Amino acid sequence: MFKKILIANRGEIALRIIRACREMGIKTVAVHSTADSDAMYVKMADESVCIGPALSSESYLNKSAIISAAVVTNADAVHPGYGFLSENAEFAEMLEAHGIEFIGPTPEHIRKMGDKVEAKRTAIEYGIPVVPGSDGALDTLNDAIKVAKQIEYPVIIKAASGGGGRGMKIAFNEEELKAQYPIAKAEAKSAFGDERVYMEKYLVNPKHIEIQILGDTHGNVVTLGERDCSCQRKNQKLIEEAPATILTKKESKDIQDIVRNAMQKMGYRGAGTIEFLFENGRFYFMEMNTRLQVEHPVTEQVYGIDLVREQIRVAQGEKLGYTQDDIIPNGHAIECRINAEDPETFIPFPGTVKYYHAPGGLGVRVDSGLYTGYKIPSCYDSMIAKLIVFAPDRKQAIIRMKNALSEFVIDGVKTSIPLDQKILSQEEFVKGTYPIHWLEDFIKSEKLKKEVDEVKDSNSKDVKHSKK
Ligand code: MV4
Repeated sequence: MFKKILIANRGEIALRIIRACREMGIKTVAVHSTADSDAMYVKMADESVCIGPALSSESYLNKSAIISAAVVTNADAVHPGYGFLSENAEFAEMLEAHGIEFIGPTPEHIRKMGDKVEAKRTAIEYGIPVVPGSDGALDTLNDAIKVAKQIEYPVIIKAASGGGGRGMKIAFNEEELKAQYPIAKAEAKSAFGDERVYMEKYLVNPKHIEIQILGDTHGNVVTLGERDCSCQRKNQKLIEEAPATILTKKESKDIQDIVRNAMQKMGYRGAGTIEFLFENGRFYFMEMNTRLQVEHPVTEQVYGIDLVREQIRVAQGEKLGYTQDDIIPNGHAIECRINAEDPETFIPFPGTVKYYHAPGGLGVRVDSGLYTGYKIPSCYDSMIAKLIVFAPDRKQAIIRMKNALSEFVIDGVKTSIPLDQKILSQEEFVKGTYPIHWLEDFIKSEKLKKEVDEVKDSNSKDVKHSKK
């Protein structure tokens, strides 16, 4: 059993992991950069080690500094959180070599899923439905043209080492493909040092639905339903919910059965998420994330299961605390990500929090390291809080979220709260059928409206002036 866990992360997720450890009677070590000395998670941990300067590459991505910190503090295990080193197979191997447990899947599984061509091949091998496309990487432009003719336009070219939406090119006809193919390859090479690209049929108007899984080292795998993460902008999710109300009970059960079988055959250990595009009643595998995700709380609320606790349990060789029959969804949960950024331009807005007041009440959860006087550093992700609400149904969850957002006070910096509030009042959002491009379209239409209003405004002023 672990006595002490080092958390190789920062911010709200470090705090989240510390809270789970405390409940389990496990001591915690926080690591931090010089920019995070005053962070809440550093104060909350039992011990802390400064691992380097503000720049992530020299601190939170510095494998040897983190492993040294684990060795000197005598930690049994490292929890990587999300981002940073959470999907770094080499880091997991280095820890293993030092006799320190990595709280996550095996390095082999991380590597397999990190290569998107290999991940797709694995999905096919284990019976997970995929988007029609090239058989592995494309060899030449002619190869690309041939595949596109087969699967029909529009097509999308993706980088084998990409993921999360980076390095994708869309072509609606052969002419566009001829232009995009070399660009896609060049960009893949410069961004990832790997020029391999593959092709899929481009789905024009899908939803993003993902399945949460948990596996242990005894061959047990459970699925914890799905999340709808279609409310996103530039591949940054903004609002996530569980369950996905557009799915029928059967659609939800069938895809979970497929995923559970696949992961069982694979012998997957730890928490993982299989991302799908969902269009016209069909699921298409996109990629697998071999880590805990930002939006994991909505699943926790609906299933009443602590995912971090389960991650820790399976990492220390215990059996999952639940069988599939114990995993019963209840009600509806919504998460709003709150970023320190201008809600209209999306430009990051770091600064000092002059006054902080978090919402509360029945079914309200705030995962955040903010406090009055805290100085938000400019060198990291702009997400500063996650507001999660839980209610008996989606309609009540939306009301609860609106109330909670209006109670939330974060003075001194601009935040995405006003945008979150606007979204929750949109008919499209309330219906729940919004596809992945909806938010971007909505933001564009709001901008247009604003411009029109400004023109009207200046016109009416002109009228007043002319009267004088
Ligand atoms: C696609 C797609 C349409 N068709 N693949 C973006 C993130 C990366 N994981 C894969 N992505 C997409 N793959 C096919 N065949 C559209 C996207 C996509 C997207 C997917 C989910 C959430 C937001 C998105 C935003 C833009 C594009």
